[in-house]
Amino acid sequence: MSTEYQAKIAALRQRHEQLLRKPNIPEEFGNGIYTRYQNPILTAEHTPLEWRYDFNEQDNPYLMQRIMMNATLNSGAIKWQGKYLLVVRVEGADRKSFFAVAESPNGIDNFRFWEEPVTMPEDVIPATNIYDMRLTAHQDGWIYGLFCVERHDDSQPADLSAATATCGIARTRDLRTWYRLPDLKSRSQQRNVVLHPEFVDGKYALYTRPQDGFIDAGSGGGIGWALIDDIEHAEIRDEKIINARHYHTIMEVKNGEGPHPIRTDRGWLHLAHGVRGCASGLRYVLYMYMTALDDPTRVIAQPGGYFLVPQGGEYIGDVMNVAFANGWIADPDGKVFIYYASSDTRMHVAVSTVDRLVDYCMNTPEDGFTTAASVETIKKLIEKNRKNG
Ligand code: BGC
Ligand code: BMA
Repeated sequence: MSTEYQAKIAALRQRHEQLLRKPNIPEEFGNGIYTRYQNPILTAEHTPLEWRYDFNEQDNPYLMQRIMMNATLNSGAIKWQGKYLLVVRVEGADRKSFFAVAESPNGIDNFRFWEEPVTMPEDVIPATNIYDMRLTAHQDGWIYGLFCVERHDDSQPADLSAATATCGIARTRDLRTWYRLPDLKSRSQQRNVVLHPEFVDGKYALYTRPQDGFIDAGSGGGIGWALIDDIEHAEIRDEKIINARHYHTIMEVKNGEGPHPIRTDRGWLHLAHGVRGCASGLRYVLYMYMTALDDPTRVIAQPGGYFLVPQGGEYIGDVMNVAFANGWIADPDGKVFIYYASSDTRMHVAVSTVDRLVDYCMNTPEDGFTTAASVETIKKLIEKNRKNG
């Protein structure tokens, strides 16, 4: 190898290493609910150089990227052997997304991808694309990954954009070797399906999101719930909507469960996304709600409006105006790391605590669904502050 080529590689590696080691800095002024961090935690540039470059001078004299990476987004999350692990949706320049594990010692920076992307077995009906994994360390001892499986809708051969969304299911003991189970059987298409971490009435429980078509949630109604007899042949028989959509809210068009809920003394803490339409397309934001410990389908708190939206540069990306989360980690000390993607392009972290999130859910006014109700809610707060002097 020529010394010039060697020097080019060394410079490339040094710059990459600098990016990977860059310390993340909390933002000074937040909303009291969570603290955002200044830098994205993962971008396409964080992917290993070996995935992108051929380092053989004869074969790649210009030191070109042979395979380009486009984005790192919608990541599942889990604390594993003391490390903060993300199962990242990495998307290549070819629009195919795949899963890859990245780990960090502290949850806020120094995320590093494992050597190779996940090889997801395709021994079921092969998919065209897979994405948005929700990780659940289930009571049964397995770690499950539920994700969206996209295939062309062959019933519409003339339409190259016609697709179907199905829930794929895989499980692992070490996040390296994955065993694929049959896809979830459901009458409708499904995206954003999440496995509840505990058995309920002795059964596996799923958060679902029935939808009329590939994009359209339509009559689907909202986030659903279904009990499953056999996870190795999962089938939705009965499904009920537990978190419904409403006219003129942040979730008018669609909503979907984020990661699986966190158990707290006061109930299950849920993170979800809501979607509304506007002139520039769909706006994806995050919201929260809580359900009862003795009945995870009974909503006990529903703060009005959104919890987190894109901010500043987060608005810009492949799919503008999108905040999406399918991973969070609750530490034993109560700290909560919320992993969200902005505009289908990069990953970020926001940090909060279980206490703060419960306070947020319990004490944020509910949506009154009209302007008049919102004004009354604001006036009540003003009045309270007057009394406080
Ligand atoms: C994209 C997803 C998106 C879905 C619905 C898929 O082709 O990969 O990111 O959520 O379409 O718009
Ligand atoms: C969806 C999601 C995400 C994505 C979002 C915006 O339907 O499932 O994959 O972040 O669209 O493109």
